[in-house]
Formats: sequence, C-alpha cells, structure tokens
Amino acid sequence: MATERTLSIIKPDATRRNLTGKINAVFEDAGLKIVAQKRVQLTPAQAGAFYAVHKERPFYNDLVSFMISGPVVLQVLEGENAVAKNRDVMGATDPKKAEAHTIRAQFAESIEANSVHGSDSAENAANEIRFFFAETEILG
Ligand code: RTP
Ligand code: MG
Repeated sequence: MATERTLSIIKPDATRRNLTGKINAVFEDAGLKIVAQKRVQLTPAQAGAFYAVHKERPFYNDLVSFMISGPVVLQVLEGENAVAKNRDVMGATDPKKAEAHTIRAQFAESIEANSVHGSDSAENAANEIRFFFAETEILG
C-alpha cells in the first residue's frame, strides 16, 4: 500500500482543554507522522469555505461558529493508508457511538465539539491540504 497524506484539524474544544499533545500521541502511536502543523485562528470565511460541503445542513452555522470559537491546529498526517487510518483512530462523529480506543470516545464533548476533523477520501485530502498548506510547509 502506498504512503498517503491526509488533513487533520484539532478543533477548538480540544485546544481549549490543552489536548493537542495527547491527540498527537494517538496519531504517532498509530504510525501517522505529523509532517506539517500550525496553530491558527480560522476566519469566518475560511471556516465557511472549508465546510461548504455542509452548507445546506441544519448544523452548518453552528459548526462554523464553533470552528472559529478558538484556535485550531491544522496538520498533515502521513503514513500507509493515512486517510482510512486517521478516520479509524478518530472514531465516529458522535462520541457516544465511537469505539472506546478512539480520540472522539476519549476526548470529544459532543457530536459538534468532537475534537478532530479528518479528510474522508484521498481526493478530499488533497484538496483540503492545498486549502491550508503550501507544499513547502510539508516536510516528510
Ligand atoms: P469531520 O468532517 O469534522 O472530520 O467529521 P465527520 O466527517 O465525522 O462528520 P461530518 O458529517 O463531515 O460533519 C462535520 C462536522 O460537523 C459537526 N456536526 N454537527 N450537530 C450535529 O448534528 C452535527 N453533525 C455534525 C461535527 O463537528 C462534525 O465533525
Ligand atoms: Mg466530514
């Protein structure tokens, strides 16, 4: 299987509770290498554009407000099968439904404040990485 890259975001509920290191340890223990990372305050325009795919969903406005409620950590994770592997360690969107070993089961506060984002396909990963990072910022 080829080495792949995926975009990860540590969301404001997790940065607020100082969980960046604990979440990064889960990625590293799973064999995902953090090849780019920056802590930023997203603008409403950035958060709105990033989640544009959910524009018609009832939770869209709340989601954008949540994503700008504090700093996030943008990351590129690299490894074998990285997109699926990251989704696996993240767990289900709703932490009540997430398996016990996952980031969301351990750390998420709610279905919205669920600590992490991860790209859901290789194609979306490429687009999401390009949205936030220049190729020169990614060091494998
Ligand atoms: P993500 O995109 O953040 O990795 O999460 P996901 O694929 O597991 O979930 P998705 O369906 O793409 O939803 C994106 C984010 O929107 C928030 N959400 N809130 N209130 C709600 O019912 C609800 N549903 C989703 C969550 O923050 C979710 O991760
Ligand atoms: Mg999603």
